[in-house]
Amino acid sequence: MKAAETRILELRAELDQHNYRYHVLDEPSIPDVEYDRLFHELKALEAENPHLVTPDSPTQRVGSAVLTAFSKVKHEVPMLSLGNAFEEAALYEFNQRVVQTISPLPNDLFSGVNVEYTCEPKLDGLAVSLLYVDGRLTRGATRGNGTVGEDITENVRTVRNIPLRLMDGGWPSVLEVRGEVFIEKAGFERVNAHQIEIGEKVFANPRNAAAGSMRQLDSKISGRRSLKFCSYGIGQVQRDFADTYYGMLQKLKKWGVPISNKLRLVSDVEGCIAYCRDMSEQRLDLPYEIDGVVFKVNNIASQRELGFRAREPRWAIAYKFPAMEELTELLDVEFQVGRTGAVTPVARLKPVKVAGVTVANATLHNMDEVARLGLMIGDTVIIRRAGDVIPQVVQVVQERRPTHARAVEIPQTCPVCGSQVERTQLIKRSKGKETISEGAVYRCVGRLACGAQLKQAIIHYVSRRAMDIEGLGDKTIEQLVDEKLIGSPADLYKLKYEQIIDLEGFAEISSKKLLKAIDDSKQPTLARFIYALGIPDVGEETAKVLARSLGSLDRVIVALPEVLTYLPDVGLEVAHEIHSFFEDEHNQNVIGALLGECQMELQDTGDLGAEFAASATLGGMLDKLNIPSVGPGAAQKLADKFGTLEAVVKADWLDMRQTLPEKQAQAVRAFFDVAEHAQRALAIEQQLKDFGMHWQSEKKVVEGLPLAGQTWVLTGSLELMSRDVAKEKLEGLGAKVSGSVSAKTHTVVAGPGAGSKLTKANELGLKVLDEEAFVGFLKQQGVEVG
Ligand code: 5U1
Repeated sequence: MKAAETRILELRAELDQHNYRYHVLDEPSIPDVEYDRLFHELKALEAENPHLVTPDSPTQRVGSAVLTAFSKVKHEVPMLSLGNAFEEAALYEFNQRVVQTISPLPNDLFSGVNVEYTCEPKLDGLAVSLLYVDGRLTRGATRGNGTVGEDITENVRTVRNIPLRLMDGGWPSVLEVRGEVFIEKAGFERVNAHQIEIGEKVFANPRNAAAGSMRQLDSKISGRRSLKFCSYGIGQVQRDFADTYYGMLQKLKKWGVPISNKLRLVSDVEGCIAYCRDMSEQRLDLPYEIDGVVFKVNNIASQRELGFRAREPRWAIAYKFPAMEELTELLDVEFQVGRTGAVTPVARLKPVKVAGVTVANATLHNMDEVARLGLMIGDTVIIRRAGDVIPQVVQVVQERRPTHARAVEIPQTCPVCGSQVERTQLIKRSKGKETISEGAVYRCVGRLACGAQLKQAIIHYVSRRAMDIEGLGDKTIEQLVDEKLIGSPADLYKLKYEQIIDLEGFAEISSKKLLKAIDDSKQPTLARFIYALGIPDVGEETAKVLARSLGSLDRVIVALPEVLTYLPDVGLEVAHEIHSFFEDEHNQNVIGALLGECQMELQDTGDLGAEFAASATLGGMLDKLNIPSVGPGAAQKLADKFGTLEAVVKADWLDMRQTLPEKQAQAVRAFFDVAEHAQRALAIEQQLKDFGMHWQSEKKVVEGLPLAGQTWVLTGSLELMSRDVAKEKLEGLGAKVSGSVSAKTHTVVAGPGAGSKLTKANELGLKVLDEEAFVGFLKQQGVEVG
């Protein structure tokens, strides 16, 4: 075998192994960048040797052809559905029927017979069948009517955790795996955000998003939707390979097929009941939606004995949780004003119980959403609760529209302060072009003169993750604003004891405490301060990145949008938000007052982050200019040939033609012929020099944080500091703080009450510190505690 072929096979085996560890075992052993490196090495080798490309290569998930229709697939073994139970009594009845069939004893002896059951979540997605022939994925199909489905092979191949070939050997030569393709809650939010961005209809729920994605004729679209698969059964097989359902799933897992990590084996129906209760408590916290739990008789011989009724097996049952969707009437639409002045519609509903909670209000996001839904006041609507988030209106029942239904209209003036409401067309910036997107936001122009915006801004400013000023609840802030005692965050620092003690709920001690808490907040970290300012689109993470990378508020304030895009995860749109926030005169005055009269002292490093400082190159900068038809490759060629920006700006297109095709060379010349473009490019370069991150600058950077590259987990309760503070201290030392324990975790800090995370850490032999040892460690690192 030639070297390239050997390496290709090696890379495929290695990537398959990493995919398995990541998707099936949930224990990745290499960082994502290393995975990407291996993947790109394989891609490059396959591009050089196209004859060596095989359909089961990890590079071949997304096909290039767009189908015109799906062909039909006949299921050799019908795909069944499940009988439902809605209350615990129905589970006892189910168990009794099972017991009676598999142990036909006299009635009074039934109670002593225990049947082993498996328990799994019932995922809310799309049932699919995956056919493996000789270990290779050869066909994917929908359930359809249970007998005939549709061929969605191209789409299932894009689902990252579906193995294209089975691992480990020992599988039957024909093996049909069945299960659910679903989308996690976070993925669902992302898909809908994208749908809104491109002006497409949003999906009403994760099930529709998963089903809609699997029924895409263009597999590139399915491939973008972060779908997952979870197996719960088999169809046709060339030979049996397990005596129990649990054992069968373990075999599938060993062969690389993902199964639920919530799968449990219980010894009797009481175990099923306990599982129901446990999962119903966990339901809202799970990363994916479930509509119930499924119980199956574990012993496969018993399953055969029990058989089927119509299309439902007698050996399995789904216990359905209360629906998260309900019908109700839209009584009115009112408008709220948010922190950034956005005027957003809120649905006032005829109160209705949804999964045990009475719902009377639902979010409508914005006027585009109202238009997309085609919503009118008086309509009957479907509302939906998902997790802890505010209920949403997902659909209008058109047939039930009353004759008196009326349109939803945005007010001309702010319902809170009476200022003008302005319509701003959303602008999308990409590749040098600014395109007007379909979306629009309505904003109250009153800003901090608008009571609603001021209240929200102060609530955010004092919040725990921002300036963490304890003792200033929402009600007190409302009172302070309503009584005109504060008009900006800076005014908090001017409050007097006499003013506070007069507020509702305050006495001597609490007033003094509040004054102290305000005073104590005067030395925040730069990251907290940036977050507290409430810049649109800048959450805690972005604030941390800004602080870590730029090192000082002065740099953050002047940073040009293009320079901000060197920050990880900051795109041009967010960069423009940040830039225009600091350009705003009013914001400048508030920041000036905070740092001036209020004597705030920010804790910063003063130096650039090492990664950020190293990120600027001439080629990269030319690429950031978004010169039409010039991509990163051409930009790099220009950089290599001319060496300096000035030389590129001045170059004749005929000179450029020595490295670039004529059309591109002309495009570059035409771009720089526009004086504004050349000036902008030089201004960006100048800023890179001013910051000390220019490719020729000598760099002064913060490097080598002691915990860089380490992942820590905090579990149990901490008594000497809050979890947030502990997290902040660890992040300050360069560690990543994660919520789950895996083989990649470096250290677990376990306080009293630590449960499963501590158990797992001990099982994995990880380093575990109690709080005392943790504080000792922090002190060793020179970190102040308490
Ligand atoms: N977890 C799980 N979901 N689910 C759905 N198991 C399961 N089993 C099913 C279905 C339709 O059918 C069995 C009869 C294989």
